[in-house]
Amino acid sequence: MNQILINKLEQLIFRAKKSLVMVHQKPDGDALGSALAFSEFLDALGKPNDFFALGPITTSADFLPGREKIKSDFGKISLSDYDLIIMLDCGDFKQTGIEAELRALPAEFPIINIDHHQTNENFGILNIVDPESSSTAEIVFSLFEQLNFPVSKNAATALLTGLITDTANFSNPATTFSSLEAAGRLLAHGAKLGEISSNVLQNKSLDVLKFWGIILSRLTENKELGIVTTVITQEDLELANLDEEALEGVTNFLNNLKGAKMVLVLKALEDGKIKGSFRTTTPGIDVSRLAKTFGGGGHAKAAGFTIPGKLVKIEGGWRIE
Ligand SMILES: [Mn+2]
Repeated sequence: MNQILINKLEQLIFRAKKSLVMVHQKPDGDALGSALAFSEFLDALGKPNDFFALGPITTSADFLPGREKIKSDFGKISLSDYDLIIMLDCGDFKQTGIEAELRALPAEFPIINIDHHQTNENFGILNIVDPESSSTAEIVFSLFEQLNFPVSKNAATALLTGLITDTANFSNPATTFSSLEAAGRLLAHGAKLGEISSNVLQNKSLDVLKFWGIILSRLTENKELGIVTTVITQEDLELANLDEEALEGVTNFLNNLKGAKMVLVLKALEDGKIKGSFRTTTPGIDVSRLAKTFGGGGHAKAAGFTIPGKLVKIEGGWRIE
């Protein structure tokens, strides 16, 4: 990484009296892992900091060392208490869930933006954005290495959780030589792989898998476009009495599908909106560009968007109205 960026990062951190480490709303393993490691880094430097992520926070993160640090209720923090924001794994302000509050900050308010989303808007005073990186955790780890920061067992576990989450356990196209190499070095730092696997990967209950069955049974193929689609309605969630967390992973699981160019999962949200999630493993297809045409964003191989509308069952499929 560019030494000028590293110097600027150090300067901003040392100048700050109290920092807020932040990630996107409903944080995944990469957001939580990279931010917990970063918060530990600030602690080690003796720099006061808080960690905020608008909830809900997945229970599969309960095992992460430092989990108790995470503040997920915006009512309980005040942005005016901080003089630096370090935003991790977040492509734009909208994804934080507190866009208006961030926009209301004074123009000169320093934000450090560390991320790997291709659609990142470079909103920081310092932008360390690398779409080639498997995960934000991988970027944070390489920062630590360049700063000669001694990575603890806990930080290594948090960072490896990020790598495993965003590479779908080293199976999706984000998996690269450098991500595997970083994972190896994190193991050398004492990352607890067994604990990560059992909490992040082997954590589905019988009810959840039965529910996945319903969603999978609805898969429909549009042969012309090469898109396979499924839907998740609000009634599904109510009937199964499962929370959204239960759905986590079903979209990524569809990457196992052979023969389709891409997969689209449409999920009805409570407030009359629909969330679409694209996945693809097809070389040359960039679903973040597709998602962007619907006002969303993400990565080349995994991207999403939210649009107003509701899902209506019609003969032979579903329609958005
Ligand atoms: Mn990520």
